[in-house]
Amino acid sequence: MSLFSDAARPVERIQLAPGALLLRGFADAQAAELLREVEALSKVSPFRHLETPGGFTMSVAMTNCGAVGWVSDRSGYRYQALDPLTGQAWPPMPAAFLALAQAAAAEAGFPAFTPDVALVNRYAPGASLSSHRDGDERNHEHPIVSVSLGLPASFFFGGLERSDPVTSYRLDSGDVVVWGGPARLAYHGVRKLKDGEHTLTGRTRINLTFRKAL
Ligand code: MD3
Ligand code: FE
Repeated sequence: MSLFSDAARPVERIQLAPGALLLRGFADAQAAELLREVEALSKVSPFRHLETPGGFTMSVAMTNCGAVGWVSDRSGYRYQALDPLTGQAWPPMPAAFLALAQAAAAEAGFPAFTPDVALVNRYAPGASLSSHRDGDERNHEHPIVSVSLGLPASFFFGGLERSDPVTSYRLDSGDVVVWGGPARLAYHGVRKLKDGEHTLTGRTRINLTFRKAL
C-alpha cells in the first residue's frame, strides 16, 4: 500500500500534453492535513489580493510559504524573501507539503525536485486567473507541481504562445499536476469558480503550486 494513494480512489495517471502529467487523487489522503497547514500558515502570512503591474486587483487571494514568496505590485512580479504585508520572512514550508511535492515530481520523472516556495491560491466563487505563463523562476528545467483542494475548477492549458488553442480540464480536490519539460512555459489559467460546497473547504478552492524559484 503506497503512502501517497487512497484505497477509495486509486491514482490515475493522465498525460495532458508532453511534459504535463495529471495524477488524479494523488493528494486525497493528505488533503485534510494540507488544509490544516494552509490555515496555520495563513495566520502568519495572511491571504491578500495582490495588485497587478497594470493596476488591477487579483480576484484570487494569495499567500506563500518557503524561503521566498511570489508577489506582484505596481512595479512588477517577483520572488522575495520577506512578506511585504508583515515585513517578516514567509512561514517555512511544512514537511507534509515538501513530501507530497517531491513524491509527485518523482512520479513524473523528476526525482530531485527541491521546491523553495509554495504559492497558495484561494478562490471564492467568481474568482478566476487569466491566461499567463509562470516564468519568474530562475531555471525553467525544474518542474512546477500543482495541488488542487476543495471545490472543483475548470482549468485551461495551451501552448507557448498566448494565441495558441487551449484545452480545458476539470481539477478536483486531491488532483496533482506536474508541469515539466515542454509544458513548463505553456500558457494556462483558471475559469471563474462556480459556487458549490465542499466537505473540506466549504465554498472555497485552494491551489498549491510548488516551485523552485532560486
Ligand atoms: C501549466 N495556478 O499559481 S494550477 C499559478 O489553479 C496557477 O490556482 C492555477 O496557474 C490555480 O500560477 C493553476 C495548474 C498549473 C500550475 C502551473 C503551471 C498549470 C501550469 C505551470 C506551467 C504550465
Ligand atoms: Fe500559473
